[in-house]
Amino acid sequence: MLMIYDWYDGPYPSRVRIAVAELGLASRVRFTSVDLWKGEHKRADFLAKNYSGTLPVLQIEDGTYLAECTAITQYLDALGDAPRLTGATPREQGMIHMMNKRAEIEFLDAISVYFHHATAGLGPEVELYQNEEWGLRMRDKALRGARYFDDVLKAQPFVAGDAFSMADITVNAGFVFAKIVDLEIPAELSSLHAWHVRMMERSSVQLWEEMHLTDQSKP
Ligand code: GTS
Repeated sequence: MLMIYDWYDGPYPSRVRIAVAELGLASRVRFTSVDLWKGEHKRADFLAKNYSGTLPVLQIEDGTYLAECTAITQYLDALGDAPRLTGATPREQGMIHMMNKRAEIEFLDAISVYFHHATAGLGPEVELYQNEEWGLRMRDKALRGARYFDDVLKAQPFVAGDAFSMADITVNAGFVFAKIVDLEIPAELSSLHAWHVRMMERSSVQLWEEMHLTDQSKP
């Protein structure tokens, strides 16, 4: 059995939950809730699992803890007969890695910095240092990133090319975070929005929606 430490409606946790659903691994996974709003991810027992103090973390069968959504997704993708999220050929792997990283740097991580620095974030107990100006700059960066992905999706159906991949899941997590922080993705970015509608129709994303709406740890 695999154990995932996460928080039910977190944008980064959505990346691993959607990957689990895409790969049909739900029956092999259990979840342990770590309450971000109470700062449980910054306590010593959790930091022993993940030095960075972030969610999600995957504990594999031999007890090893894997953090970082990309690393976790790669591990899960390698459990099947053939990779479905991280690419099969060197070209696919390189392209997916690049676009996934770009989705983090230019969109998802930027929204996360906006949340932690320019809004109340997780509250005064958890947000020990805030820099509003930096947060607002990152909000603008995320909006520029959204424009970039709109251009990308004008030319191809998925973020890293012709096939669905981990990079799509990462851009989708940006939408999850944007909703939480009330950051409007401009309607004129029609290719990006059309792609997002297609994402929401995927069974893995619908399963994630159901899971997080019914999660027992929901306060
Ligand atoms: N690079 C990490 C990854 O890809 O796993 C980032 C993980 C991350 O930032 N996770 C968020 C977190 O732990 C979880 S959530 O906000 O999406 O729910 N944030 C808490 C914090 O204090 O940074």
